[in-house]
Amino acid sequence: MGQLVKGTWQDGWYDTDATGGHFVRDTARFRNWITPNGEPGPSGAGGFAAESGRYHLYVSYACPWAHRTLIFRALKGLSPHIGISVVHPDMLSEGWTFATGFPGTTGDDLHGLSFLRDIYIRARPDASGRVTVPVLWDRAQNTIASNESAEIIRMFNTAFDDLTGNRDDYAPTSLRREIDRINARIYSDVNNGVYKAGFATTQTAYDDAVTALFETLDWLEARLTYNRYLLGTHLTEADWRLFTTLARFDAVYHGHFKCSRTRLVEFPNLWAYTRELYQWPGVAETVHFDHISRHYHYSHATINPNRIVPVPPCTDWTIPHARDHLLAA
Ligand SMILES: N[C@@H](CCC(=O)N[C@@H](CS)C(=O)NCC(=O)O)C(=O)O
Repeated sequence: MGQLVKGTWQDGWYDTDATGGHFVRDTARFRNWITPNGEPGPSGAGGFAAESGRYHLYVSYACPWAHRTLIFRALKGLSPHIGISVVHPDMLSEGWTFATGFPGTTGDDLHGLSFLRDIYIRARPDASGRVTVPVLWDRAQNTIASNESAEIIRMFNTAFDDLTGNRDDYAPTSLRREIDRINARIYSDVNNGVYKAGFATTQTAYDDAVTALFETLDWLEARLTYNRYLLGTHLTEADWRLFTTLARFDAVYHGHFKCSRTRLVEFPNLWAYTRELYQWPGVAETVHFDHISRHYHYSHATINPNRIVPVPPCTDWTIPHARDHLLAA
């Protein structure tokens, strides 16, 4: 675990001293948008046109943010057009590495580099900041197009539609405001909320995070009683963003991050809803519980100093979701 400072690697854990024990996530630094014809998007530079075989995704199967991008790649039929490389689940003093030897890891089949930080340095020799997955690499310009998952899934949602013919829209304009609103709460209290609880270094910081987390999960549980999906009858991006956290909840966040009040399987609606999303065509193949459990338990020595990886909970993800009585568009 560490970060780049002007192109040089510095080892070190998150510094929570300056923030009263609160974990504060760094903002992503590569923010270009792929568009159908290369016009600039909402941020960054232009020149990133949607072309088959041009872009490559670096992911960890453990990471919930990278997982979003894998789901959108599957849902939108992008697998033949965008390759992937999978890092090793252990993120230790060198950060993410391209070590192989764990099932599903690929190494860096594009550049043959050893560490994910080398990809950042190749894009920007004086790069500073955290070296995170996912990374969307542009083979044409030899740079990182984006390392912000929220934006990568928005691009994947429409930018390649002419190429794939897949016009499924998970962020339709008519629902965009509501999607953004619910995403904001779920990001703060749930997606990032579990990290705030797990990485807190004071009781108050932990209490704040875990209280907000379960308030929001209770609110979602109630909302999903009569709504098939978060926005009603339409399955949207907001559901997929919530899914990657819920999928990890009982295996990792409940114990390792001390999100211990209630397990996912004890929320009847949330649990059935998560199973429906898991059983969605193409999605189960993106979920790798071996990488998930190994990464968190083995990498975070400050919270699990003996690096013991616990036995997984016996969860049956194939139980029918039985939510067909709720309307879907
Ligand atoms: N804003 C980024 C956050 C990605 C992120 O924090 N990824 C984690 C893995 S779950 C990571 O690579 N962390 C390495 C680090 O913080 O040094 C996104 O959503 O794409």
